[in-house]
Amino acid sequence: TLADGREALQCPTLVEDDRTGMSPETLKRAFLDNLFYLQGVNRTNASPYNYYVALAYTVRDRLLRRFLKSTDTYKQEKVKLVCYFSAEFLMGRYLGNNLANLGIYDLIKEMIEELGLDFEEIIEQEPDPGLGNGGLGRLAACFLDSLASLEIPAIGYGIRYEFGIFHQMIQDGWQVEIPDNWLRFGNPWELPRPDESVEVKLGGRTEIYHDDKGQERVQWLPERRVLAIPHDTPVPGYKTNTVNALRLWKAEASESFNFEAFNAGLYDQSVAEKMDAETISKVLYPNDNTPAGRELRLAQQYFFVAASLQDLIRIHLKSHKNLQNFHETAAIQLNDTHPAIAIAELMRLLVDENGLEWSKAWAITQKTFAYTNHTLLPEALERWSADLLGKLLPRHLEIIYLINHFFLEDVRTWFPDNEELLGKLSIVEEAGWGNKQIRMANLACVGSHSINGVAALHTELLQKDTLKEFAMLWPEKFYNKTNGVTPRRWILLSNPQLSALFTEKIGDDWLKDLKELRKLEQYLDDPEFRQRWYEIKQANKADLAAYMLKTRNIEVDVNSIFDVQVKRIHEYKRQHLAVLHIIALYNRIKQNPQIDIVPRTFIFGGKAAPGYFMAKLIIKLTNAVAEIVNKDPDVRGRLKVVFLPNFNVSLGQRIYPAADLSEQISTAGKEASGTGNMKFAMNGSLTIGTLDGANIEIREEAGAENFFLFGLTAGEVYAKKAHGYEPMSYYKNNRELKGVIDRIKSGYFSHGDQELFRPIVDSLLYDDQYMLLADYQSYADCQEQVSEAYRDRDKWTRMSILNSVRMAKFSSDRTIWEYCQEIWKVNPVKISLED
Ligand code: 4GP
Repeated sequence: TLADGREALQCPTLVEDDRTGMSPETLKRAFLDNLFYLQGVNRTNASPYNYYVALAYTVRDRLLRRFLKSTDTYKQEKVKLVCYFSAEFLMGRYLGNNLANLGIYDLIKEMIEELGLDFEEIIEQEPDPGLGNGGLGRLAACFLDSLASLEIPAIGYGIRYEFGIFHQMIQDGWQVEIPDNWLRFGNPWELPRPDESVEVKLGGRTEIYHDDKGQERVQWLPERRVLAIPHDTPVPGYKTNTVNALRLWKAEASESFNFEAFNAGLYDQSVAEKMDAETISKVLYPNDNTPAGRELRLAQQYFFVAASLQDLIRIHLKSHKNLQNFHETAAIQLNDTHPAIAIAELMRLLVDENGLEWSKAWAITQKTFAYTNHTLLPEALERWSADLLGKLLPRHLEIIYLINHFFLEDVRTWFPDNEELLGKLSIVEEAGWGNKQIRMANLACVGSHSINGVAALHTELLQKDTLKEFAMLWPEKFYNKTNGVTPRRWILLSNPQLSALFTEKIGDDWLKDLKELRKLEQYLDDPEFRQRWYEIKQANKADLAAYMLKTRNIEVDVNSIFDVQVKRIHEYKRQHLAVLHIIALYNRIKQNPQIDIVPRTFIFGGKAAPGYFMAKLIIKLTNAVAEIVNKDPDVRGRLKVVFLPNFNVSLGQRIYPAADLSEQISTAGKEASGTGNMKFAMNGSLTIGTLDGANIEIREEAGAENFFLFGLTAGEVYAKKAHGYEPMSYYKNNRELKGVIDRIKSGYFSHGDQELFRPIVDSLLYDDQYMLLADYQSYADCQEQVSEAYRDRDKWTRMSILNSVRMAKFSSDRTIWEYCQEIWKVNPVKISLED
């Protein structure tokens, strides 16, 4: 008798069926097989994790045929592949998503429950693969989902970090970082492909030589080589046969250890090279919009693009004689400048290794690459010192100088005698003392045929400001591609009750075409529909409340406004503006404990870059305020502040559906787009926000009357700075604001310590780069409108419905379709499962 009690011989079905069959019986058998034969456990001793692994393999088996069929079709039909080059992919857990996209979520859930197991608990076993920091990494993941769902041949290329973004704990109110060892127990989703490994060279020097025809050429004599081993994760589209690959590279030493050194008894030395090589894919840099100029980071960037380009060239040469039309095989999208060194690498491959003429190679390169910018913050624009780049990539530095030389020569013919313009456009920045810096954004602009921003305002500001010289030179290269998010993960998976309501009323086409949701506007005046809408929100709030009680031991009122800000912690995002408002409400209560205020639960989540002192202090301040406010008897539970540790994709899935109010309060002109704002609105939250990033477009779609707008515009921010902004005058002239800041200053939230939060207070009073004080009153007034609106449940529910059903524009399917048509010039390819 086998583990599940069945007789081995009474199981006549084919293996094939066990691996692919979708009947409840087959699925159950496959699941139990994967428990027993893959893991050597049975029903009596299996852990929830064992069940997760068994289920993951059961699901993966059901993806493989589609996966291989997709790859084969792309090869046979010589399609153009969309190649998304990204140092980050924040994919979120795979199991639930893959079940949903295969259309077997309910079926499997039932099967698991029939076995007497807890489906939720099994889903929760999967580590959330945190191979990214924030928006840019999550965008890449939404894009992969949309590409596969739209049946576009595509591949995501990145790094298989052994340690992803740190796990955040909160101790004594402070952020503490714990390494994220997500691969400790293996990873059932990935398929290592060691046979497709490639070598990546590093360091050394270059040399001139003469080829057979006597032509002078350059070759790179590297100092060391590391192996790049691809690990493929299947990425299924929603109810299509398309399954694309996410191909992540792991670094290993060419030889596992130095046998000579080992024999000589030099044990450390014998493995040193291995350790060195493996360091490259060891850990994700935990920076988001903050500079990280480390040599290892450059090595990581080069490592994955060099491996990916070799891979693409191999694919291309299978069906083409040479590389003359490489751009017809690959449309490479550079997700910010992290992969921009690919431009120099492709030139090197074409010119040095394949003998193409420079100008021919350059034309191919420009036709291949397109660049997306994700930030306007000047401090986040990547630059590498020429010394460092030359040490690690000597040939690439020469190539960059050459690219720059030819580029500036062209510019000079169009704009003679304009040295200032030349200085701005140059890829190489003369930083004084002979110290040169390589500007990666300039390299990306010069080497690409398309440059895009991620929301209308962002693209406009790129053209007017950050990249204005390039916009003047090549206006036709600029595009706007407003971001989007996948409704599969962010509605279907995150909010099953709301999804069920949608499908009950209008069928399930909305999952493929979010415009369908507009049909729900006809129910706006239907009290029963509104009641159900309200109940679903309350149920989601109750779930989150239970989670907060369990994890933070804080009890909250589900009838209070769930007022939420979750995103990376950064001064420009202004979490501390929300904290100032909380303190203002608290002060009002202290002055008049009988005051009639609408109860609120303020929920925060997000990680601070470990080296970003102010961001970490903002976390501490938030928790310090929580500690006082939550237990002050005068407050009587009307205000609660909760900082939820370790915000990640999975926690996001819990939080967005439970929010009433979405805080999108960045200083206008600073948030490139934002994508959390879209997830909140789709799930029926109302937004309080500035005219920044995609907020502007969200407001246009939802209707201005369904959006809480406050604050300076980007133009006003700019003008105010230009005229000499004095935050102190706001402090002096606004009694409530002064009371708030004085409360912090006095040490009230820091056990009398007046030094702890001084850096925040001083930065607000004497500098206030992000203009919190200028926007404070407008924000506080707007929050009053929010409270008033919430008192009228019917009105609020109507606004909530309208926000949700009018978000079609922010489906990443729309975004991806635009990239396909305008930038990549690719079309869907149907995958047939017939042999
Ligand atoms: C982020 C931007 O800050 C955010 O506004 C945008 O929505 C997102 O990219 C996707 O485009 N930037 C980053 C980063 O994550 O690391 O620069």
